[in-house]
Amino acid sequence: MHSWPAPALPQIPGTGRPVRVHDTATGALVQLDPGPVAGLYVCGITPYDATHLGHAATYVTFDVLGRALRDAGHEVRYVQNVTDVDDPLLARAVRDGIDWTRLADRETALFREDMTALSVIPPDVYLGVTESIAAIVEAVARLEGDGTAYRLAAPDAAGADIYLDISRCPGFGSVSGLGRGEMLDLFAERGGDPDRDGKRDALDPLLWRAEREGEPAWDGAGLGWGRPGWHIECTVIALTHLGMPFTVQGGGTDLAFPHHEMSAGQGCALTGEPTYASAYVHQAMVGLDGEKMSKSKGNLVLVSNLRADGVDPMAIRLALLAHHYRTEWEWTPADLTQAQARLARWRQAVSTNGGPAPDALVDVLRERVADDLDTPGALAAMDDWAAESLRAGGSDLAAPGIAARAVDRLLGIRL
Ligand code: 5CA
Ligand code: ZN
Repeated sequence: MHSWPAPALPQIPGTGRPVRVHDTATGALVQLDPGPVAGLYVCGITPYDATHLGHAATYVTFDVLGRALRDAGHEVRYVQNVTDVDDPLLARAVRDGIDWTRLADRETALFREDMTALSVIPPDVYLGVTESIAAIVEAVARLEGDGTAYRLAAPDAAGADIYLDISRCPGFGSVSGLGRGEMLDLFAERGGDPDRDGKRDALDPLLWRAEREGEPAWDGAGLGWGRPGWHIECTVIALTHLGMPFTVQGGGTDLAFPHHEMSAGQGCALTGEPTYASAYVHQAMVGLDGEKMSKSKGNLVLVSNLRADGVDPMAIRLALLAHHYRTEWEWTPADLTQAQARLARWRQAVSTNGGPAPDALVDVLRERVADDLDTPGALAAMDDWAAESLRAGGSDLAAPGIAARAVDRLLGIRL
């Protein structure tokens, strides 16, 4: 499916430094060493409701990562899925009396608009599950063929459901590092079915769900009619468009288990390669009123609502960047007013006929962003430069332009 228009990426003098990020699998900071092309897979939305600030935080974080990698001289190959058929989407469509494809199309269109407004660089490959069925069917058939997947009769379906035998995936557990008890709890909480009778292991994930009455289904050839389970979509899209190992698997912390654990297990089972991604990077959850912001709970601040209220999307982006991606935080109205004031100060500071020399600023911006995406540190550096410019002016005629281009290139903030 088409993604969204790419913002211009301004040039600035010099080159960025190698990028370090926190890898969930090792629990440590790792320096990314992707070679000429960095492969970035970031899990996309399930389009049953509009983009909230938690989603926006996730996509802005990985946008900053992509910018840092480009600034360090790498080409970035960016792949993202859309979970355009899955249980929560179908349930919402039934609840609202709307066709599920129309719901998915509508919310995906709104997401694209939000991403464009937030100056997020689009993925090179943007693929819905519904566009990837043939590849998923082929992968599941292969897993079944070599005994890594097995069938389970379903009482309410003519065909059989197909599960992955997780014990056949070496390294299972190494992404999240969780113990079995925690895995079982999270699996039940996040879309899994540990209590389904007949599974070889309670944690085995569903690969193919046989057709049920009233649910959409595709011809799975030897698999029978049905639709893909959740995790296999991301594995297949990542393998097809990036190959293994790719540089970074990204998403929110809520995806570390089971989603990224299962994605990696399936990738290893399909290829026989031990490493799915070189690093697993996770955005901490953004909350509202004491709870994780989530579509299912309905405690949402929507990017599209803020935009409709006339809020400058660059202020929304600045509000998100003011929090480090590994720190959980709660949205309050003060986040926005502070970001609006900051944006106004920065704009004033680059709207002069000269300013303080920008070299040190550019250097610190690069250094902060490359150091585990320290966006609060980068914002502080620009605050200092802007304060100095507004206080004392400066004689460097090129400085305002270079400062503006640097925050645009590295942080995606258009002044
Ligand atoms: N379609 C799947 C991934 S394959 C999915 O999780 N979709 S989602 O719409 O629920 O979430 C989209 C992205 O936003 C995911 O990376 C998720 O981890 C992230 N996300 C969801 N809620 C929050 C939140 N409150 N704070 C930060 N990130 C969030
Ligand atoms: Zn995913």
